[in-house]
Amino acid sequence: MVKGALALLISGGTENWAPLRWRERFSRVCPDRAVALIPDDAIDPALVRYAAVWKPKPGALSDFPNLEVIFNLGAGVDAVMSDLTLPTVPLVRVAVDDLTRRMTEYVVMHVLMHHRHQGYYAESQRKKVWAPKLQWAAGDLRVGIMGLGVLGRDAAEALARIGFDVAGWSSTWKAISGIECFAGAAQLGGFLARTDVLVCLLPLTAQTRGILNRRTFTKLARDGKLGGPVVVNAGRGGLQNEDDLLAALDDGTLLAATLDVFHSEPLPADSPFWSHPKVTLSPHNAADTDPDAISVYVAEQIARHESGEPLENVVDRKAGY
Ligand code: NDP
Ligand code: OXD
Repeated sequence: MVKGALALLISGGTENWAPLRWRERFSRVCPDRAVALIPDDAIDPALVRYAAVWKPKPGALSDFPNLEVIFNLGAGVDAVMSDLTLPTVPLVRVAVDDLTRRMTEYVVMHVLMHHRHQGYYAESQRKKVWAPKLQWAAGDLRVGIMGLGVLGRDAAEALARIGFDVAGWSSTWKAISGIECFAGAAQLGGFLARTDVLVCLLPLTAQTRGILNRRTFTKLARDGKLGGPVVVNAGRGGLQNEDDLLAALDDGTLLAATLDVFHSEPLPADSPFWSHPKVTLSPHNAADTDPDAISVYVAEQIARHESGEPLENVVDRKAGY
């Protein structure tokens, strides 16, 4: 029997999203089915049952009349969901250990950088200054994770293992050993009030857009060891109000920010974030999507689907994540 074809619709522009890399990996893990890179490879659209996508052109998925599943090649589905013509077949997102571990590395690294005064020591080394600062224990720093999903939960647990005082906030309440859990709009204030370092790992939806704004920043704890609150955003740029963020850094409402994501990516050369003394930034690579790990994951999901098992990590279209 001829197996349903897999169409790859990939754009993004970075090395990690080079379409040929993905075609090579998918052809290797799906040797018994046609894998077509769109628009380079010719394929009869009627043969396509599966599409693996990253930022496909709006409307492009409507070309396949027999599509059964769309696989978003990242964890966040905001880009694909913004296509109002997206076929109503199941949309599966990425949730794999490889990606989760990469994000946890990023979050732990940046929380530790603030906790252990790494900016100050790098500067001291440049100036040849030997002047150790008082170092408090990890348990004296209150970290708050917005989003206790696949990524937020793992980062929270890793930080708690190191000894940080960790809380998390999500839509529905969770019970996670060692983590103080808050949920919903009603508990956001309490969560922020006990937080020195706010880590955002929320999806970008109509409800979360712009949630990192002045109102949120002013509710963060101001009596913590760092001398002011710090924000780490590795979710999506649309979660942050960038004017509020810059103003809060400038007037001292925030001590510092670590940003992996921005409204406009690549970050324009004239963005004030590049040279802001209180900003540490990275080019949206907190957790790279690895073609080896993700192609295997998609092939496993296709195998589940074809053997009648339920797909995993299907996006709730109404919730938007
Ligand atoms: P999940 O869907 O597993 O988790 C999302 C979490 O956010 C859940 O805990 C959910 O609550 C919570 N949430 C959603 N909406 C709200 C709301 N309105 N109020 C409170 N909590 C809310 O996602 P992942 O953990 O896998 O990924 C999170 C995001 O990280 C992705 O959407 C993507 O944007 C970003 N990302 C960034 C990367 C990077 O390199 N910078 C790489 C990968 C992902 P509940 O559990 O109750 O539903
Ligand atoms: C993702 C990302 O959502 O890489 O996976 O941003």
